[in-house]
Amino acid sequence: MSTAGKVIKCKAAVLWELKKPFAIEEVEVAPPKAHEVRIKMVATGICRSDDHAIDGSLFTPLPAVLGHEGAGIVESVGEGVTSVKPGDKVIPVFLPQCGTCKVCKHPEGNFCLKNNISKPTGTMQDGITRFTCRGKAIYHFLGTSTYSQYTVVQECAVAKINAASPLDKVCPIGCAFSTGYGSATKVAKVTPGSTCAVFGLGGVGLSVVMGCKAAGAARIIGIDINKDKFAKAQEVGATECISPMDFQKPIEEVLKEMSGGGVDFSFEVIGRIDTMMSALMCCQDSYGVSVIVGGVADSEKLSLNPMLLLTGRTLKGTLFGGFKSKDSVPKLVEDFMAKKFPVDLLITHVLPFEKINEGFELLRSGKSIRTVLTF
Ligand code: CND
Ligand code: ZN
Ligand code: ZN
Repeated sequence: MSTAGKVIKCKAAVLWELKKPFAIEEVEVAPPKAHEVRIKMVATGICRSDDHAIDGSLFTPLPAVLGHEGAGIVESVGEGVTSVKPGDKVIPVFLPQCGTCKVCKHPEGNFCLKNNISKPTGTMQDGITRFTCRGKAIYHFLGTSTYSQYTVVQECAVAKINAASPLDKVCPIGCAFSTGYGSATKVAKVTPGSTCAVFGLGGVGLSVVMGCKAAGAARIIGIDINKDKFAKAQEVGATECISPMDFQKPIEEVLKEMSGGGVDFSFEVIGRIDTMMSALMCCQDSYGVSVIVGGVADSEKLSLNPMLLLTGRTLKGTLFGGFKSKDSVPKLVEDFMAKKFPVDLLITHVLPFEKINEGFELLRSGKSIRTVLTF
């Protein structure tokens, strides 16, 4: 029997309060309104940004259904939806691409004005949520809310992907992979033969490494305080890995020495002010490019001596690797299927959705790269 047009009762992981575990609840998911899509989730990754929402460093209204790295199948569509239909395999994207706003029209812009990041309302465009639980409205997160058996997203925040794609393997393209890979290839524009330094070897950092490798970097130096991350980093392309704990001097000095004065490209993929400074300082004056990928709390500020930039370094930042989401995600899935890069190597653990709290413990303890939850 078709569920289109009806409220669906299903399970979702609800975060009721900051710093608390998720509760698996029965929620009601309203049908999609005009220009919206309801998706049956098949798999979703756990990203550090979800954990930032739990600890409060990434503000989002609560109670909420978190999750922004999922893949699923369209269950039904609202009026006026033309780009997807029921049965299509899709990846919901936390940066929409409406195609008509000023940013979407700019060839380089990807922070579409229909995003729910600048002012996180936790609602759909009409100011209302599509989730309720025990009579209470439950907020959306980043416009995706993938920690639910069903979710509703804007049509401009859903990318249709190859019908043959394995959803449990491609879900990191919804965040970690695209964010990291694009940071290297599209934002930094890593050049062949260059030297790169990647601070943080989690799911996003390893994807930066893959991007540096694809761009032809000669040296890719991975930096992490957890040496357990080194083997996988080397597997995906890091040529050397170092831990700041092994040195007396600041890590930027170590990197400058290793690279004969400074690296060509550096990436901060942790989410800390001190490592953002180290990443900037370790890059070569005159032409080094440093890209901030990690997120910090709103209250934290970067304070720097302008001489670092006056002497010719470039400091950039990016969401979703600078990719225009709806256009790029289907292509990245095709490239994965053509074995151009090993997205699946990011996945170290697979758990049933109900074990979501265990998945977050694996992330916090440093034991996992990506845990994928399956529905
Ligand atoms: P994850 O926690 O898996 O990786 C971070 C890595 O950094 C871990 O391997 C840590 O051991 C390592 N680390 C922690 N502290 C230090 C330190 N002081 N020095 C060196 N290494 C350290 O996180 P992730 O890969 O899922 O995400 C990384 C960051 O990227 C995080 O801040 C997340 O919020 C952010 C992000 C950004 C975007 C975007 O669009 N810009 C999208 N998703 C996530
Ligand atoms: Zn737009
Ligand atoms: Zn993410």
